Amino acid sequence: MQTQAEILSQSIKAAALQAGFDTVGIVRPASLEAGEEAIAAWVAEGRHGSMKYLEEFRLRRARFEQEFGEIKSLIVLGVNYYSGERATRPASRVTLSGRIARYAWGRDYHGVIREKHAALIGTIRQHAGPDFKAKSCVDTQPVPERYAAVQAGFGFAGKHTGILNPRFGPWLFLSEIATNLALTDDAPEPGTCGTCNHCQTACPTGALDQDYRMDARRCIAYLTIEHKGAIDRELRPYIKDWIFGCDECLVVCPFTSKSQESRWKEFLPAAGAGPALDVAELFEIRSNSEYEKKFCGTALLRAGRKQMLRNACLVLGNSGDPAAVPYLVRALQDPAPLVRQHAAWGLGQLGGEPAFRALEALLARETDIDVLQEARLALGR
Ligand code: B12
Ligand code: SF4
Ligand code: SF4
Repeated sequence: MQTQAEILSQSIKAAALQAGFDTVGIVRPASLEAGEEAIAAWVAEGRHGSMKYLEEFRLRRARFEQEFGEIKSLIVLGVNYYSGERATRPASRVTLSGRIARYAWGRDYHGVIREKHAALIGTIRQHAGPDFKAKSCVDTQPVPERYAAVQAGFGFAGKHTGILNPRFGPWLFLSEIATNLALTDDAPEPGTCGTCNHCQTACPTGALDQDYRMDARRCIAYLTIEHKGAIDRELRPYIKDWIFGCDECLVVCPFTSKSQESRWKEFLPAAGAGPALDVAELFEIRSNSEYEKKFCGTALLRAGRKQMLRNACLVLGNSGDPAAVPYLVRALQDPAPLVRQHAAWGLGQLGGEPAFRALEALLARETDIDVLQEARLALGR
């Protein structure tokens, strides 16, 4: 005989799949303690770089519970965002474009998933009675989402740290609905990478320096999206043509062969910026408000204009293409010193008479110390 909690849990799971979620499971908050500890240990080693919000994880969770009341269960949801098509660059400008990580090809998943949560919460309310409370959590709330996904039976965390699901491989967005309902929790599914280490050898920057752990300070996704300042000179060449995020470790993972095309139109390239950005077009964007207008509704807003142009300068500098020089010369006039600094580096990488002339002219007028330093280094001084 099924308990009331089991019946309710089953109907919630059925409703989640009906709403379009690809995986669903249930966990108790207490089962996430080891995940929180793993984050605290990782932060204590400084591996989070400048992502301050991870330092305050426990405090933020306590505040969250204070506001919400007792969370009895988390409904963990997965969305397959694999959009089928391989990352390609516009054929006409092979080197003057930057690659975008697949998670950001379509619409920003935060908004899309929150909308779906709202509809699902409405459906659950019909089954759950008047005292039902729920809160949508997508990425930014203090939930250790990968740990929650493991506990919910979605798969195991691979050496690249991503969750590997037997049906969808590494391409699942994770989210949760926190609730005051006491539901029946699921059990983790065992799994392991075995002797495989493809992701570790494929990582261009050596960010996957320990099994199942990364050093975010070296990760291209961190450097191009989360990190706001200058990018370490040593790491710049390894970024190659990644302008926003990186998928190298996910693409080489044997679990990727299990990927199925997403049913969510919102995440297909046609719904957003797609797999590549035309760098020349980027340099036409003159203000933050123009940038926000152009990329409205996409995850590209996470990096501001100056960070995206900083990334573009690196992509051009790494391109080895003399056609990139005029764009970098123009970027030396950018109002943001961060952009001028990375443009100077790019010109130093490409070299040639026009690049050096532009750098000399910059030395004569520049006042920012970091830009001056970069220009001198680019000129080999
Ligand atoms: C900070 C962050 C980043 C950072 C750091 C990534 C990292 N590996 O820590 C940066 C900016 C580099 C990043 C990059 C990316 N991210 Co991110 N990121 C996050 C965020 C906000 C927090 C992650 C975190 O706490 N990291 C700290 C480390 C210690 O935790 P962790 O890697 O999550 O590892 C946990 C598990 O391994 C778990 N665990 C599992 N089993 C076991 C067993 C035991 C015994 C123990 C102790 C622990 C354990 O413990 C850890 C702590 O909970 C989450 C959202 C969230 N709220 O969780 C998204 C999230 C992890 N990111 C996501 C994505 C999609 C990406 C990118 C693919 C985007 C891209 N292509 O550019 C890359 C992937 C790079 C990679 N190889 O991880 C997804 C991952 C989905 C999935 N299927 O795994 C998440 C869950 C966002 C979401 N809502 O979907 N990200
Ligand atoms: S996302 Fe790229 S840089 Fe980051 S760990 Fe994976 S392969 Fe390395
Ligand atoms: S590439 Fe290999 S080692 Fe890395 S996560 Fe996938 S299965 Fe594990």
